[in-house]
Amino acid sequence: MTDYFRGIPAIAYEGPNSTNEFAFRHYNPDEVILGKRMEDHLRFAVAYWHSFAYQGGDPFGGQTFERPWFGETMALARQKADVAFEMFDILNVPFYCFHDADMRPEGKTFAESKRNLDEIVDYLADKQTRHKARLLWGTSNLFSHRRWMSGAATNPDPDVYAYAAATVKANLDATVKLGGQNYVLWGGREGYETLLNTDLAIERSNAGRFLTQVVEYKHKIGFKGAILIEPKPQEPSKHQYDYDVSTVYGFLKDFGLEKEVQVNIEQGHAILAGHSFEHEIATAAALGIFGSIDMNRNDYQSGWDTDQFPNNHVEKAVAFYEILRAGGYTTGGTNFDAKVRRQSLDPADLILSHVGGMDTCARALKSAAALLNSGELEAHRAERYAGWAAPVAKAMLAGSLEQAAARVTAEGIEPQPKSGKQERLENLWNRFV
Ligand code: XLS
Ligand code: NI
Ligand code: NI
Repeated sequence: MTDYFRGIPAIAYEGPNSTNEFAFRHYNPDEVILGKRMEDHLRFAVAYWHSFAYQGGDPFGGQTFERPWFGETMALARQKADVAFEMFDILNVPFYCFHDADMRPEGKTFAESKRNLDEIVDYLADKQTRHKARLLWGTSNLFSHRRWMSGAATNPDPDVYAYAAATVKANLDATVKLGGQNYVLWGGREGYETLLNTDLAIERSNAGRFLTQVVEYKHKIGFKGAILIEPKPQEPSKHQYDYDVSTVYGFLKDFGLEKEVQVNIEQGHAILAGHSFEHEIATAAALGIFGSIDMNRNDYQSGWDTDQFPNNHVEKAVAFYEILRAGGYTTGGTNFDAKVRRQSLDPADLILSHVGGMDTCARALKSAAALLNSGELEAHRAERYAGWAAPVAKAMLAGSLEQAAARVTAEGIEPQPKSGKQERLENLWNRFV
């Protein structure tokens, strides 16, 4: 036991009227919604990097946090893991997520980094036997160290490709060892700063080959979890190849991987791409590649990935509606890829940020489930598209352009526009939030 969270109680559900800061008002893990426990719907995960490795820096200033486990030794890495599991217990979260670099000190050589990783993975595996939290997903940090500055799999230097392969292999093995349910690839430096020094065709084709090799290795070792790509349009690269869900789908199709790889959608990234979160979720669901969620918002004025905790349940309800319509998560979950602000120094800030985020999502889920259960919105949607069930419409799709065209004169067609009823549907939504 560390004493980092001394005095902070385990967080329990007390209902919407509770005034206790250290309580859930909406997140009630055992409450059954649409036939499933809330915990199993939401599948919350804490991000190791933001909660335990982030030091409070921003582009204008460095460290503001002074966590007792900061430093590059294995003893401190173990202390960090101790605190992490204490926090998972306090929050009663079922999952966490990691990058290698969040958990272990960087070694002087690959072999030393790998030894450090293996040691900390054994330590976490042992902790998992005595605590509730399990691994939602593992990933590799292929963007912080200077070796990755020109990309990982898309680096002009083949030796960096090799180093990326060794790193991903090590982290996929670590994910399997910890019983992880997914492995995520976010292409932080897989993009470019300027076309003047970039061969876009080589980079894109190497990225496709790399992903294919990852999928082949996954099957070789019998990993049953999902491989997920996390789209983001820019930042840190000026332009990133995995721009958004549609772009990733085109990329997967190109390399024949659309049945092998799904997406991890982050709200902040969706916004940077000029989309809404729900658009990205609905697109992934429609394409059959919906996997998991990174639940962190941007500040709408700042124009960059500020990784803030969600605190607007009305906004999140629309997203959870799309997740429910897609059938919910299978291996995926709701990962708080979110960090407290650099002035939020207290241990309590780490806990309460998650409590607020979990409550926001739980409240959003309840609204979304109630609306879905009422069937009202779906009835409107079904009515709007009902014409496509008619035999004449089906025959038209099966036939040629000329046959479709011939209907106009043969049947004397003059389409009558109908209301899209947007405001009425918005009013309907507002009855449920
Ligand atoms: C950065 C990404 C990153 C991924 C994991 O913007 O969101 O945190 O989720 O590498
Ligand atoms: Ni993310
Ligand atoms: Ni992000």
